[in-house]
Amino acid sequence: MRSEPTPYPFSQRQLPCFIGGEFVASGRAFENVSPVNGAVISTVTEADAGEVDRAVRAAREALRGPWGRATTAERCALLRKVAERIEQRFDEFVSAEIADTGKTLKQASSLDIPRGAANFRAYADLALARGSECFEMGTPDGRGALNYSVHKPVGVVAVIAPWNLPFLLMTWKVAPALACGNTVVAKPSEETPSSAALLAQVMHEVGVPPGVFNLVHGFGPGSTGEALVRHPDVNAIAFTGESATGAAIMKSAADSVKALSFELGGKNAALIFADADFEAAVSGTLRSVFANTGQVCLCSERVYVERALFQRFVETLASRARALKLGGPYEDADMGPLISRAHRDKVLSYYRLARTEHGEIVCGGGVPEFGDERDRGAFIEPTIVTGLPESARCVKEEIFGPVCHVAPFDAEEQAVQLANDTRYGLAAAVWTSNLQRAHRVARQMEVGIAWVNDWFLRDLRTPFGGVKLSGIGREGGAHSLAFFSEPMNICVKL
Ligand code: NAD
Ligand code: 6OD
Repeated sequence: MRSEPTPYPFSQRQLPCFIGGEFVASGRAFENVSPVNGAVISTVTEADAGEVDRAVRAAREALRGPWGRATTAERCALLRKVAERIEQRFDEFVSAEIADTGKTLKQASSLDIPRGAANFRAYADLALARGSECFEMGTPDGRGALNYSVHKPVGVVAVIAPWNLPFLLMTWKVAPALACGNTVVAKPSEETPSSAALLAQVMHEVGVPPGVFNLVHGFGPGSTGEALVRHPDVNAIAFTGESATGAAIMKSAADSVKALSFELGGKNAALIFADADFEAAVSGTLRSVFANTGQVCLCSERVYVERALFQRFVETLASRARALKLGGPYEDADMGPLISRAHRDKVLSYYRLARTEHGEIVCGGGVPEFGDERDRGAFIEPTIVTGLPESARCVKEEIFGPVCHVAPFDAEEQAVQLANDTRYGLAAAVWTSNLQRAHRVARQMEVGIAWVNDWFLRDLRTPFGGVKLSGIGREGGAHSLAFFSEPMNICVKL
């Protein structure tokens, strides 16, 4: 099944698409800009509808080739090679991710890239270990029948990823899709094409057959993304991004009734009870609000603290937030920039809105000044707000920046009610030393994932996803294998 690689004819300053096993640079291109200093990092080929069509046709064709005939063990062996090759080219992946996002070296090398490799290994293991159902049944003639299920691929899968954890989130879907025998057309965010471009090289290098993994770069509406989700020969869409984008994709996909898996936005609550380990709750909340500059769908944007602890908690959290060092990826900083100037304008509009809505800005609220090239980047201050009414837009809408609103509560039932009073339902964090309360409260959270006394602690076998505006379906472990497979029953009359 292994195909021989041809040399890669591009540099990381010129990013082609990858279609049917070939690197393709067409006439249309856009610039990829650094959020650290505004410099142009690379020029990226924008796939038009014709190129998207070629990618989908290549993916369909590959299902009829050696990939379609490969055993699960053969596919999984290739996925392990992908993981190994990512690790061999680890520094390049880290540099690519950092260049696009400005995230810290510490985070890219401890989370984003290792998780990308881990995603391929985890789904290779899970797919190999998967069994199938079998039901014996009686028949009137007494001879009986045997039912057993087989898992078939869904077909051509479109994977559409966002910019916040680009490599982690793209591989989170590409790995199980391939493990289940599908072929993929992947579109990274226009803001973060670089690590996906390296992934295409890796697929090529380890001999993934042509057409099994295709990469198309471009924008969403009116561009590559829309052409991909509208394409009649795409069978399923695995999408991570904003809830509004999910709604638009759902409409585009409706005509051809595609299977959908959506991991969407959040407005997550953290509940801090007075009996919590104070230090753990403060440092955990600092992380859950400001990690990746607040650009993680799981980040806590609403923090509710039991009144007895409120003042002390806000003061301590604010003093830690003020101490966070902002800077470029290689400066040993705690927090990098936002993804772009456009996104910073959006987050800053919420900082202004918080003031208009009569909130108190306890710390931050503006843009830092460095006096050097970083002033051309997209840096923003970590910000804590108190005193807003629950109806305020800053409390209701996803901001996706380094900011939270902290409010007091008086009773457990009130805390639960406040946490659930949102149209989103992705994640929650509960901080308490009372085990019974921990389970009682976590169980009542209207979310897909609740953490007790921690945040973003991940076991890849567990269900991951959201309720309400936060998504459709679950990924992770057996849930991903289920989405990316068609179970088929075979009934044998004995
Ligand atoms: P986005 O929705 O703007 O874009 C995501 C991807 O969709 C990009 O590749 C974009 O080009 C593409 N796209 C946009 N419009 C499209 C269309 N009409 N058709 C097809 N493709 C289209 O999201 P973003 O700004 O990149 O990411 C931030 C958002 O993602 C936040 O809302 C965040 O909460 C969410 N997110 C959710 C999860 C989760 O697991 N639930 C994880 C990460 C991010
Ligand atoms: O850890 C994961 O598997 C995952 N999907 C994380 C999502 C983070 C959102 O930004």
